Amino acid sequence: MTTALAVVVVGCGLLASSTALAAEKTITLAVKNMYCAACPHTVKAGLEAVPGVVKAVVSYKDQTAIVTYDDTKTDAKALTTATTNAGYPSAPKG
Ligand SMILES: [Cu+2]
Repeated sequence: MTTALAVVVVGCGLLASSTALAAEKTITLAVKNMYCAACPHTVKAGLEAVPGVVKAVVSYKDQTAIVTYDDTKTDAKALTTATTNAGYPSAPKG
């Protein structure tokens, strides 16, 4: 019962994300340990593997990751954990 309900809710969320953008948030993370132009790809892949992440734009020049995510599915903590697990500790910027 509970499981079936959860599936319905997730289904609605997926549908909504392609049309309405109500629950989307954008956060800028300051990312450490990016020492070459290939590093941002690793950070980006790590972030985009987090359920709820819509888009991740990682800048080697700025040492940042700008992440668009669904705040009903993930949060800043999960995002910084994901980059840290990929070898690039990060923290919300600003
Ligand atoms: Cu590198």
